[in-house]
Amino acid sequence: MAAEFGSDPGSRIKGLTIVKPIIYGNVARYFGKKREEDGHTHQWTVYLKPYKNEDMTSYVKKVQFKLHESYPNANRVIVKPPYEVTETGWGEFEVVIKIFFNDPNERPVTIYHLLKLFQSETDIMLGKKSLVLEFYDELVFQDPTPMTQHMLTNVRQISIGAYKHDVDFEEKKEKTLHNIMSAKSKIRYEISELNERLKQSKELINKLKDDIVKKEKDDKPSIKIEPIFA
Ligand code: SLL
Repeated sequence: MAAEFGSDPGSRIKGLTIVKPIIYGNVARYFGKKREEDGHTHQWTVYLKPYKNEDMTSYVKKVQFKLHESYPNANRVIVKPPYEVTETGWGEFEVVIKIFFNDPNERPVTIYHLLKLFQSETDIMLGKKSLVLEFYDELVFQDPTPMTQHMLTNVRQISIGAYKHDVDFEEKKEKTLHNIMSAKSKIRYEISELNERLKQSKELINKLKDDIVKKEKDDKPSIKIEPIFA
């Protein structure tokens, strides 16, 4: 494949940045009780998926999920979508997700995800059967090789129709943006308030200074008294 992209496969397109948004995380479901034979309490799935409905195989070679060492062959390698591992267990731990790219010149990207199994008290009270903990992130390809650029821009759509994630990241984005804007205007208001107070204080200082000068003039003593601590 490299031959298609010139004699120097390691050459890079300076100044170009291509961003691929991704979602990673886990879902988990409580069995309702501890399983007799192995003490497992939950079934879970840890995953990596594209934020948009794209086929990542055009640029992703494989995804490695490194599980807790209590699992047999803890290094799970997934070579095609869905990039996910489903297991059962009893404990939470950190999953290391390592993404390898088709272009050997692109360094693998590592993501750390704390696998979550246990629901909050409120979710349990609300009768929620399963838990989702997922995050938005971005794969950023800076100065890619022509080969990577080709693979990143020639991706197939996986499906027609809406592509949905458990977490509504668009809504989250809107809310976050709204919070930032209102915090900004609050701070702007506080700054103008403080500036106003500063102005008033400065005016007061000047007035007091004038008063002192005036007073000093008015009651000039006939005998000069030297200050004790000069
Ligand atoms: C904890 N630090 O103590 C964590 C470790 C490990 C979870 C959690 C093993 C399943 C199996 C499993 O659930 N490990 O034995 O196959 O909470």
